[in-house]
Amino acid sequence: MHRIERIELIEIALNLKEPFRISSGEVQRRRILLVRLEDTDGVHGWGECVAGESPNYSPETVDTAWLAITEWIAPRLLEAAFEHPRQIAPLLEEGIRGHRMAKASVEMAVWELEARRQGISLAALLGGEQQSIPVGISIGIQRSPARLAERVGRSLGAGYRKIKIKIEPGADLDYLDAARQVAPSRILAADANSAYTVEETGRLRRLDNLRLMMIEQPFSQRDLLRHARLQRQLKTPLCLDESVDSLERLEDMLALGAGKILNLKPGRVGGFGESLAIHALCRSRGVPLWCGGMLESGIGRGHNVALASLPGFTLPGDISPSRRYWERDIVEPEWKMDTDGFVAVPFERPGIGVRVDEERIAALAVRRKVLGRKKVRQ
Ligand code: OSB
Ligand code: MG
Repeated sequence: MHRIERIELIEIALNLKEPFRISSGEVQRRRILLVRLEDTDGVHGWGECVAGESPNYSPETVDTAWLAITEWIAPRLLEAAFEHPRQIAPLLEEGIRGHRMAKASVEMAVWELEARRQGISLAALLGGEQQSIPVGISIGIQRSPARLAERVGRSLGAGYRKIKIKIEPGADLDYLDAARQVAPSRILAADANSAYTVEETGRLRRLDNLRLMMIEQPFSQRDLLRHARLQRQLKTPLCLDESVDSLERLEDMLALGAGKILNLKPGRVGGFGESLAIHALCRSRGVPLWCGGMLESGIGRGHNVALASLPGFTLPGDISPSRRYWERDIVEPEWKMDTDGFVAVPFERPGIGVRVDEERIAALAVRRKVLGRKKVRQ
């Protein structure tokens, strides 16, 4: 039986090289909540919460996650004894509704700790097989179609295997048309982050002629039925992101025909336990799957790389190299992509497979909190 002795929360701030704009908001200074666990044998594990500063992607934020972890999640984990990290997600479900990103950051840190305890890679612990992963880039909304075309051209030259363009009504058709002039449409995708309403179905139908690889999450998180109606009118596959926060929502998506492709972000669905169940269902049903990103630091990126090495991840993931986001990452070596657009999975190294730069994290910290186990009475 294992026990967690100590949970440390560290909030850092890292500046993105350039602002990242999606339909619902923009970020430049990324507030990142890191989790460091230590078990009773002194083995440690790292997690990263993918919530942002404001609730524009989902209801969770850095501050709600901080509250949820300190008040409910950490106390629950600290009193638990467990044999395997897959027991953590169910434990965190009992009487604690929602807060999936907060739960995931802790649950995934337990998996990372277990990999280090066994002296194996997180990828191997999760059942990964792919030695390298094809990479996609996600390009924020640009000032003009010409500016976007220039960014797309550069991304193509860098080797990216998928180029995803953020869209919103008014920054869609002209922009994607400009992108199509410089890159083959089969590697282009669009992500609306819920910016459209059913009244704008006509606009979305016009995008259908572009022959994109996929259109991601046009409607609201709760609009599964409307996504299904839209999918019936389109040749282009819809990919869901925000709408699928659990295995059950994936079942709904498939039963309704609300999408044909899934973007899986382990942070969005509560961690690796749920991600493995989602992966298994996608695989058994032949649903194309890829690993999404949330502008993670090198720690969260390591979790994503490990997960994306599983055999059911059949499309390029939003797992760009560290350089695409940061002047300097908080891990060593930084995550790199080769000129063919692949990131290598570090199977031969324990845990996420990169060294976490704790000194730099300490220097970047804006707040920290240590939570420990109450002394057991003798
Ligand atoms: O919808 O995939 C998204 C970033 C923040 C919030 C939502 C999304 C994204 C991205 C970034 O697309 C992908 C990446 O990390 O490179
Ligand atoms: Mg998305």
